[in-house]
Amino acid sequence: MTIDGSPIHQATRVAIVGAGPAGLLLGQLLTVAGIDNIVIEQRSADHVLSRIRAGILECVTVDALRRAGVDARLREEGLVHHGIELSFGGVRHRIDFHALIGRDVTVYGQTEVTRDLMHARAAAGAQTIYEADAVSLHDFDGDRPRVRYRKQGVAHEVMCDFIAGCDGFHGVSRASVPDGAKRVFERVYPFGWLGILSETPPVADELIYASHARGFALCSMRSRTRSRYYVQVPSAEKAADWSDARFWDELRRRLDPQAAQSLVTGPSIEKSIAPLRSFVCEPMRFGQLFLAGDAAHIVPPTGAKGLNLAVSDVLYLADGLIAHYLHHDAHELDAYTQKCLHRVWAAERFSWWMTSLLHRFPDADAFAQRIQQAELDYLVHSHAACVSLAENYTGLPR
Ligand code: RFL
Ligand code: PHB
Repeated sequence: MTIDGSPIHQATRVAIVGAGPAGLLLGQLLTVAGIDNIVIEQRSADHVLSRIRAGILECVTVDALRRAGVDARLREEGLVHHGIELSFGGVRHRIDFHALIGRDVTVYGQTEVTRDLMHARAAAGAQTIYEADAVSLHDFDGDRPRVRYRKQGVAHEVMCDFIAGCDGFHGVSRASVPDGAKRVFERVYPFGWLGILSETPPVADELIYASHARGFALCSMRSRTRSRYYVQVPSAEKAADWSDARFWDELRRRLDPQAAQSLVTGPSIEKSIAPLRSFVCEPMRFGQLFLAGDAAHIVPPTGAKGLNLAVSDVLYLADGLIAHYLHHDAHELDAYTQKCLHRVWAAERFSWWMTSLLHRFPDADAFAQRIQQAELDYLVHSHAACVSLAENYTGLPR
């Protein structure tokens, strides 16, 4: 605070709220294009890196990271997967994306994407304010938007041309928009995913998505020595009630006999429960405020789409801002909502479908269960259905 009590002022072109993958990638793309930006994050960098989240990157995401100049480690350490396995009735069925449509996905953790972006931002000398308290957005319906925050008790104000709301589902950006100006679409599922990370070799070379009478399970990985596993649990469940032994036992019961036998267990490094939700906010632009990533939409993790959607929003936004500043062309920014939502709803549909296909719903009657089995059976035996899964999972083109 200055002596007269007014906030310390700073100016930039684009104020980015949130230093998750969306905010950091946008910052990097703008910095590379020579557009000044400041990232304002409420937590510490270590806290941001401690959140274990996504693991699967579509080609569009890998290309975006290359464009941002942050793909060196990803190229070295990312695991290219040509397909996934679906497990039900005690049998595994491989869906070979590469053979079906010539496309792949890359296994590389969101934590590592974020770490690479943080390093690149620091190397470029771009400003990030961590541990910013009481972040608030002002006047984004006019042409002089501002973001205010407090840092160590001192008030700050950032004047800017645009605000990018990249502050996730619980952030302040979407909440700053009056209810009458936005419409939300939402579905909350009656279960969550209990996930653990362990320093153990993955049970299989590719991901296994398992549908079982006891509930869904997913075998994923971060590297050849680090595994990520999930089991579906009721919404009210608490991670603290799950010892490692209980988790491994439950996971093993949901896998096919061969996977159950070869599963290598060990102490968990992280254990947490994520609720499952589908959510879309329309539009995604409010005057000079643009929402991107989880701030605008949530998908259940079953389709591995959340991070990838955040990246595709950011690509549209970065292109729009670059067209605005470098070519004085507003068309891209004007088309932002429409372009994003087209892709968002495609991913919402796929994520909802994958979730419905593979999970146990508490209210599902015997008929619903038979239909689910029939759909799984159709899926693995129909070339057309496999192509559809492959297209959606590896990412619809932008
Ligand atoms: P993030 O990552 O939530 O980052 C938002 C940042 O904003 C900060 N923030 C604020 N900053 C300033 N002021 C405020 N008032 C603020 N409020 C919040 C937060 O501290 C945070 O640092 O959103 P972003 O950048 O949009 O990224 C989205 C992704 O994180 C998310 O979609 C994915 O993790 C979803 N997801 C997956 N996506 C995939 O594409 N592939 C996957 O395999 C995949 N697996 C997953 C997932 C998400 C999961 N969970 C835990 C929800 C698996 C799980 C279990
Ligand atoms: C993960 O590795 O965390 C992961 C992989 C695939 C999903 C969801 C999460 O569908």
